[in-house]
Amino acid sequence: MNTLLLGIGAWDPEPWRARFKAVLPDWDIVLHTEPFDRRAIHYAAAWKQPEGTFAGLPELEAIFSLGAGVDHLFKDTRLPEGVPVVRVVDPDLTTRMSEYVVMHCLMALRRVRIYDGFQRDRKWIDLRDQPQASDLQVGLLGMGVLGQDAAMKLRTMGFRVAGWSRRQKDVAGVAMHHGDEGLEAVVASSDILVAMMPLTPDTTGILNARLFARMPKAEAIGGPVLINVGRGGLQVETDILAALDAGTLGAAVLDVFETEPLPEASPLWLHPKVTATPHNSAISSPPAIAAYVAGQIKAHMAGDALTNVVDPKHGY
Ligand code: NDP
Ligand code: OXD
Repeated sequence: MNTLLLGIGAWDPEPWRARFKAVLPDWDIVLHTEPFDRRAIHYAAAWKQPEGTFAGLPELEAIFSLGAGVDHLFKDTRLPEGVPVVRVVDPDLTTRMSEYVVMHCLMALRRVRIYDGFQRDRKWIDLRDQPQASDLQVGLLGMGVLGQDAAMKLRTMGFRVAGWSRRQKDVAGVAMHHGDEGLEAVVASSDILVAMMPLTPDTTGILNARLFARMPKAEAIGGPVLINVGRGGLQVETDILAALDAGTLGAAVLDVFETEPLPEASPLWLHPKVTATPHNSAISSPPAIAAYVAGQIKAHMAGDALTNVVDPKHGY
């Protein structure tokens, strides 16, 4: 019997075992916490697995992340070299992420946070000078699968869009930049910055005081807005709080945090300029992810190449 190893450290693994059993009914689905024959493992799937979960598996042919991000895999210092790592690319996940990004850009445009304050104070105030979407530029840091979909939908809503990627690339209707100079250009011209890139050694802590200080004043929306849906490790939370208090940032929408779950004592919870969501901007259907992984395994066993394999050299 074929065996799939699940290395799941963050979620309840049993529903995942059931989901994989539903799509691989003839397979044995084992958890890393229980005894299994290490030579029988050709495929593994993981989310925030403990260090060393995949070491000492001589027949391992591929490791599947159960999400789009793979930073949880590459931080494992005992991840076997040469075994392909595959990530999730799923239209449902992409759509949900774009919904979140477009919604929060529209909320910033329509100054929902400010009007909420007026409502709480029972104040009938019409600010009048409502900007148009085309008055604002949204800068997308990360122009991969998620960034490109969000860019298209933001453009449909009328926003100007700039994008930043590691390599030079062209995306229709988007002012594209790359490299350090490119980052400066996007940041200096974007009223709303959306971080949609992976966490790698190059991107760790990139959302910091230095970067916030370079954003425009964005007075029309009460100050520049930071949206981070990438990973918590991209942001320096003490810098975000200081920038919000100093008015360098007008608001922050954070779906990801340096420590997750966000500790109860974090000042981000109750800060009036912060929207915090529990890393669910793009929750995709778990059965769809199990079906995607099973589909890739079956195709690979039939001799096809794996798709959405990440580059270990760049960590995404
Ligand atoms: P992709 O791999 O398709 O795109 C990544 C993008 O980031 C690419 O444009 C890439 O550049 C760019 N990038 C990477 N490193 C750098 C760098 N050093 N400098 C500039 N640009 C860089 O990933 P996805 O779009 O599918 O997903 C992005 C991230 O979103 C995931 O890694 C994950 O962390 C996060 N995510 C969060 C979710 C949530 O619920 N909050 C859900 C799903 C994903 P290039 O185009 O040149 O390669
Ligand atoms: C992912 C996530 O990477 O949900 O898919 O964060």
